[in-house]
Amino acid sequence: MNRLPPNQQLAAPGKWPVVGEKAPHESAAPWILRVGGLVARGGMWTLDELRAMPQVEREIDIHCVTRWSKLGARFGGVPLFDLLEEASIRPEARFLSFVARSERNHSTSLALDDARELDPLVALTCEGEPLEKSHGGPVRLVTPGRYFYKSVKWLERVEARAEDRLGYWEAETGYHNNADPWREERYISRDIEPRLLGELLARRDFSGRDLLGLEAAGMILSGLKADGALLRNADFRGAHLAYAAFRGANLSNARLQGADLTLADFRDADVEGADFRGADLSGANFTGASLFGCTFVGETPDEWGPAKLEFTVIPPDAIEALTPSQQAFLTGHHEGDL
Ligand SMILES: Nc1nc2c(c(=O)[nH]1)N[C@H]1C(S)=C(S)[C@@H](COP(=O)(O)O)O[C@H]1N2
Ligand SMILES: [Mo]
Repeated sequence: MNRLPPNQQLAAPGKWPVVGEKAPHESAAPWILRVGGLVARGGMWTLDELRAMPQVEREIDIHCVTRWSKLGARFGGVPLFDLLEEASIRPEARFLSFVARSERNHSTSLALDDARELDPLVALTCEGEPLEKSHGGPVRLVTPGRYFYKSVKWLERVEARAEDRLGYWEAETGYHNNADPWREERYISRDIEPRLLGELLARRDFSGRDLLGLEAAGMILSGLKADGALLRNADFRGAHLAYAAFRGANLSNARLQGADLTLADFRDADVEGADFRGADLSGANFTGASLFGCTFVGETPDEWGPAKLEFTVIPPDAIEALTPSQQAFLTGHHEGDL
């Protein structure tokens, strides 16, 4: 079986590059791993307590997003879910956030269902030796089947959450939040250098940029400047885009389900085929926009529900481009506001 995902290369034998932020300062404070958030009991473990728990050893393939792989590293420690079971995660929890002891408050996250499937390890050893500090010792998360940025070094806290909290690389540098190396989920846009994308995200300014297929689901981008941006097929599901400026932008086939688009400016934008189910479009302005094939409400009841349209500006000629059921929804339910 081929164990090398697409466009990865093996690191030289015996080589294991050190990647990412520098190790935290030495501290007299004992290492304590805590599990909190949406938990019935919660939990905290000292290093000795972790070492006293039943240990497992696993061979795990490392795939760094920067294209090197190291196959069959032998990690030892405690399965994450042994700890989560003791902490008793509440049923509302959907995501796990893994926080490092780190000057920049480094973290990453996993959907709880994915984590269950991937079965990450809270690693204390590698090749039978205590994990080196540069590689995340004394305690690191090791998540098999994901790029290595989903394996947080210097793990101190696991938080069970109802909503995702994007990790450091995912939020700052445009690394893909799912990170499956077999699907090459490296960066949220394939067409732009991750460093540049990181800058654009930090400044919330996509004006005039070509970001075809951008994957920005759940991102906090309120006040985004994206006039004239090319955002065809972009994924903005559940994103926070209040006051976003999309004037003259191309958002055809964009997925905007459940997004907060309060007061967003879509004047003269191309939103053909865009999906706005469940989005909050209160006060948004579609004057001059091209709405052919847009969806504001599902044909049958669905998980997203209808878009919220209070004081949304959609001129009659724009409405004419919609299917009869969409037209009925817009004119029927929101007469006066449109
Ligand atoms: N705390 C912390 N964990 C982190 C990072 C980081 O910057 N800080 N970088 C990630 C990235 S991008 C990679 S590729 C791996 C690198 O792990 P290594 O240095 O042991 O090879 O750690 C991941 N975990
Ligand atoms: Mo990485």
